[in-house]
Amino acid sequence: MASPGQTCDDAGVAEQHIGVCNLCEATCGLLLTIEGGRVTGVRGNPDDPLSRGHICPKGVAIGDIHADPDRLRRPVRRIGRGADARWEEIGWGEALDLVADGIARTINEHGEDAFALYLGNPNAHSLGALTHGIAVAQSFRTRNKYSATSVDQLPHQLIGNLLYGHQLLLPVPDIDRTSYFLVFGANPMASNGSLMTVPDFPGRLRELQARGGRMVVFDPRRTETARVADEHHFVRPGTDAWVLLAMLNTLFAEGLTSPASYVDGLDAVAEAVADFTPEAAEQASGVPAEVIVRIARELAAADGAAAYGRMGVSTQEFGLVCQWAVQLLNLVTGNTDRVGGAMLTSPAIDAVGRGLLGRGHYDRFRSRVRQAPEFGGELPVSVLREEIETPGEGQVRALLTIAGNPVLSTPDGAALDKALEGLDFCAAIDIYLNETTRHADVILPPTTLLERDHYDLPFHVLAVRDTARFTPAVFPKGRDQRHDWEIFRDLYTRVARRLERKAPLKRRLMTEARLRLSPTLMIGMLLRTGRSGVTISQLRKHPEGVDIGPLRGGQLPGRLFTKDKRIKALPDLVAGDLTRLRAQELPTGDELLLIGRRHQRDCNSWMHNTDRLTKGRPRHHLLMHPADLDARGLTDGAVVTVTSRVGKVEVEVKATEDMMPGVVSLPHGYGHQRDGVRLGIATGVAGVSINDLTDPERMDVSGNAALSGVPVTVS
Ligand SMILES: Nc1nc2c(c(=O)[nH]1)N[C@H]1C(S)=C(S)[C@@H](COP(=O)(O)OP(=O)(O)OC[C@H]3O[C@@H](n4cnc5c(=O)[nH]c(N)nc54)[C@H](O)[C@@H]3O)O[C@H]1N2
Ligand SMILES: Nc1nc2c(c(=O)[nH]1)N[C@H]1C(S)=C(S)[C@@H](COP(=O)(O)OP(=O)(O)OC[C@H]3O[C@@H](n4cnc5c(=O)[nH]c(N)nc54)[C@H](O)[C@@H]3O)O[C@H]1N2
Ligand code: SF4
Ligand SMILES: [Mo]
Repeated sequence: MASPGQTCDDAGVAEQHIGVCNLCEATCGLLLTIEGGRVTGVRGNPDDPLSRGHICPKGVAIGDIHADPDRLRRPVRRIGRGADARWEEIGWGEALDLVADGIARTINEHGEDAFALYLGNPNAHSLGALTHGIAVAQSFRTRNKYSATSVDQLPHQLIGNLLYGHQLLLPVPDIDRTSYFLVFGANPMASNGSLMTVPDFPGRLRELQARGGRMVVFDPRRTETARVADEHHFVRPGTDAWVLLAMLNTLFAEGLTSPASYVDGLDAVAEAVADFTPEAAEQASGVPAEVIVRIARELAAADGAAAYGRMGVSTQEFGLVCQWAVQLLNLVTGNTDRVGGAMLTSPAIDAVGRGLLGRGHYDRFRSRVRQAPEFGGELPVSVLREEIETPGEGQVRALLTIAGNPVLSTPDGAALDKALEGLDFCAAIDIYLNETTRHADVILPPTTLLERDHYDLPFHVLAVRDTARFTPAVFPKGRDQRHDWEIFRDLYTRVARRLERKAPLKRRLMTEARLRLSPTLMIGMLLRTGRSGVTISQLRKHPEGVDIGPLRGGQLPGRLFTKDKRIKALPDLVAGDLTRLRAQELPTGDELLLIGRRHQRDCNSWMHNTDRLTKGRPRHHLLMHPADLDARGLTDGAVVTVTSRVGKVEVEVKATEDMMPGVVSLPHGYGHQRDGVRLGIATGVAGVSINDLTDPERMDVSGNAALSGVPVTVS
């Protein structure tokens, strides 16, 4: 074992290092073998108190990113466009100046709102992006801030804000002690959990079942998770709200509620859900009424139960109602904040309690074209394209993407792809040339995970057990490389100097001083000033991680952020949206409903250029029930055309009874060879992008994109 903090050299001797994987929210601890400056072996670290030796195929491939010849290591500038584009390496000084020029010019000539930012998923997995990137992003006064939040967990954050007073005060299923785990629209066997950091989900589920507990899954596809569940039910995409409300209805109707004393307004909830009967829910969703009633009773009777809903019930037209209902199921059965239920974490750095993250706010302003509401200072990414294309005051003319690929990850990506060509200036902070960054004038590539220190600020907050871990960089940073926090620091100073309307000098100097502190230094300070007793030197001595213990119950109402330390059970926004739900139109006729999927070996829109993850059977097919194929005279394996309101793709179809009849599925993050531009990805892996079919007009009241349940035809 190399001593903690030590980085390895290129001497060619095999060395063991403790590392961490940041490719998903599970944050597994790793044991890396390093030889000659390369990763030659990766195992899960059995001594890690949270991940307990777990690893998945993506973690095994972590060294491929470090060694990847396609990865950008120096800034590049684009010459030419589209298929003719050439990329030229330039120095850091020149690159940062070019980006600062482009941003400042746009703001000086066209105003703050003319500059837009998109923050993609890997920001949540980089310490420097969190300590420095967010601060720099917030320093821009533009309304056009976007992120992956609005194609993901926005309803969770909004409901956290509405019920508990903070967007990230989100109870986590106590999976290690629960006896009843009710899952809507999540596939942790493939995703390894989300808003629930649960490394080794398969092992933890086996333990749950071995102690007599049960997992019940609602999903329109018989997923990897559905297969290992004790019970799985198909539910028509986009209709979960009916099922969840009918469960609440049953709990009230049968007197099965036992809420805590700090919850107000449950009479109003009972009244609001009165007409969402199990029979009405069966009509809407296809889930039998008696199943809904039985599961509601089981949830109430279980000794520690947790309802949980993720992507499938967040990225749909009633995402907020769904996430509200999930919280309410836990609250009214008395399962919130109790052992075996949905619990709050007590991380060593309490980013929520200490106010490092804002509480969130809704509808303080609206988007220019469509009048869509902001949340937490961001607009829904579904409106980005129209903000770029619609002329007038405040039109977006420059874009900076940071660790994101919205051309593949946001609705109607094909239209966004075209819109990006019309920008005056585009830049990216990204380690790859991808379908979005290929539009950039300049790309600034930061170091990657193995070259930087890591402490997980967000995912300790969402983990199923309280632990703390600091992982020093495994490889030294090359002389020509920059950490992301250094890029943010340098960009801030350069842009600030160029802006005509400058921020007050004192504020600028304070920000600059703060940005000069490294993320690691900040973590040390945060630990020192916190109350957990965990210190950075302790963490350096124990790079495998320090166990704090199982989640603690009885923290409410003390930790609520609401003014009166009480929970108002029926927020007005939800009450209003129930009216919209009552009028929900259900699909008829020839249409099928399109949903997405994740695979254990896919990583959102990237990592499709490593053989390790892409070899074997292709997995980008459209999945469809055999009866739906028959009804259209189609055969398994045929290339079919899938058409939605916004677009059309051609893709191979695969027949499977794992799909609910009437529902088809495509994975997201594929569709790599646009306009024939090769991005280091083999032809057989390219696939098509589901987001060429998803519709930016379909939004939840929170502003989240309704990626799920898109009506399509297949021919
Ligand atoms: N239809 C449909 N669409 C979806 C989803 C779905 O389920 N269905 N899922 C949605 C969800 S949940 C999410 S989170 C989004 C994700 O979509 P995005 O936010 O676009 O993020 P990624 O696809 O992960 O793209 C990550 C980019 O970041 C770069 N990158 C990787 N590591 C680093 C790093 O350390 N620093 C920097 N600067 N760059 C890095 C990679 O090169 C890659 O190009 O997609 C969403 N889109
Ligand atoms: N291997 C791998 N792991 C990942 C990622 C990855 O790309 N690959 N991405 C990471 C990210 S960014 C995130 S946000 C998480 C997401 O984590 P999860 O939410 O667990 O992952 P998904 O596979 O998107 O699960 C959504 C499920 O909802 C179902 N579904 C679709 N529509 C509906 C509906 O209307 N109702 C119901 N009840 N179900 C529906 C889908 O069939 C799918 O099984 O995964 C993370 N982990
Ligand atoms: S589950 Fe896999 S991708 Fe996620 S952190 Fe662990 S090793 Fe990495
Ligand atoms: Mo995500």
